[in-house]
Amino acid sequence: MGFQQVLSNLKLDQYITPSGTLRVRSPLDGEEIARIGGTPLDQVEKIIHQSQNAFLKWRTIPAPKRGELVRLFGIELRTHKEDLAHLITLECGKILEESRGEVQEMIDMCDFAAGLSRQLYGLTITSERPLHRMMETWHPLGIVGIISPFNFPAAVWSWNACLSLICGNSLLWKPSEKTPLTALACQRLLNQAIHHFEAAPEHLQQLLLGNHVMGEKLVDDSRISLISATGSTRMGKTVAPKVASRFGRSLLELGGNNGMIVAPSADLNLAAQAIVFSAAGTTGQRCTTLRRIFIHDSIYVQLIQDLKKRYKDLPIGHPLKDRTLLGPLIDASSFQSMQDALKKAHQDGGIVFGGKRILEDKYPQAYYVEPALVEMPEQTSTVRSETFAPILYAMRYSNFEEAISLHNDVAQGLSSCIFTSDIREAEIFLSARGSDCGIANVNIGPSGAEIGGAFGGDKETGGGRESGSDSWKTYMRRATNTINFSSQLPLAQGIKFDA
Ligand code: UN1
Repeated sequence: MGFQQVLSNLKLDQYITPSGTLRVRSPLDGEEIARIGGTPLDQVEKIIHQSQNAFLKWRTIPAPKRGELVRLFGIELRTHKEDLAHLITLECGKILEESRGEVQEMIDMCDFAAGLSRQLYGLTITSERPLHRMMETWHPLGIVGIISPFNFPAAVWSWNACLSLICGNSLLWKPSEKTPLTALACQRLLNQAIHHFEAAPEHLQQLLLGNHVMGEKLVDDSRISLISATGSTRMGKTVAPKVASRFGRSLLELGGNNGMIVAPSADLNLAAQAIVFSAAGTTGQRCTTLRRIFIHDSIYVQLIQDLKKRYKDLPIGHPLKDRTLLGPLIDASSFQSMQDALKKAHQDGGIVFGGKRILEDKYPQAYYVEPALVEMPEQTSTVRSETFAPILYAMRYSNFEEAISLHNDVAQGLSSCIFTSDIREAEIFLSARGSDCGIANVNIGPSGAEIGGAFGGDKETGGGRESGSDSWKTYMRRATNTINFSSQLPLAQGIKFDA
């Protein structure tokens, strides 16, 4: 399916204008594919006002009814799965199979949220006073501002959007400047669902297309109750204090530096498969990408040899072609950061395998690279910082406890895993003295999480949790209610106050 066909199937033609200030380049060949108009800054005030009005109406609709809208959105996504997946590939460069996975993640999220809309439960708590009842109720929060990255240009929004919608909130979305078309497509599909759904107010979901100035507008505005921001730790360090200074709520999903321990008893074939998918897949551009492996001395040489062979055989190229497993990096600056990191790693004593640019003659303006495997003598500062590219640092270990402490000795805390057949090692890794990450797996790589679990991590990853489990609570406000159905007024803590 060509670009024009995708645009027309998704009815995006109307947004393309030669005078548009936002220029969209495809990482597939580096060529400009479209120009679209950004949101004028002087419109932002009006947009926020409209969002507030939409919230005031939406919050009064019963949650299971709100869930019905999300269910309808899931139907639109099913109908347009192929179109949206193609657009994601054209705009962010991931292979079509992974783009389909991204849309599937959104569909799963719709199903999950639609069911959850009947389960937004609070506790009832025993009261210390006779004939009293205490309980928690959960209420809609307000406007949710979503700042999302290029690498999951649709799914990250959907985690936030689906939960926000069932929780009774309105949405303002500032997508990455690199992927505005995917954002427009998502908005259109949601609007189509809204169109079939009488109870939904206008302006329930609105886009703010532009650069970081647009994001700052959201971050600084006290009418926006929750800022959910996914991106770099550097971005989070700017966003978090600003939102906190106005006592807003923030949900941060920032950098990861995800690790794996490969123990002597590991199924090495399984481990190698997981490593290649998690470290090289998505061209290393997932927040959950595997970036560090700690391999036991006894299996180090064997596993590294196997990985080199697998890396060499990887089909890298045009991401719409059937057999391709690795598409391009997003842009030149991403390629530059990768090269800078590899240079530093080499200076630190690392032995670099791969990492070179390829297909330059065919695509002089695009950045296709071999994934890099770097054997490091130790965990240097280069290994400790996240480079958003396919670089995997491999290190040896001989003592299990030492491997855990090396694993945790980074600032980020998103995802982690161990490959072992030793149940004690596995359980220790998952225990309080094991991995300090928000996601810890056994015999599964660190990337490719299901939507049913809470997604996110601690330390510099920001502490937020999105998608499954009870993440919905971040999108609601909690009230504790105590009801007296006696004819006395006993005070808590037994205080006597007979006035
Ligand atoms: C991201 O890279 O920002 O667990 C999200 C995963 C995906 C989501 C990644 N489900 O790899």
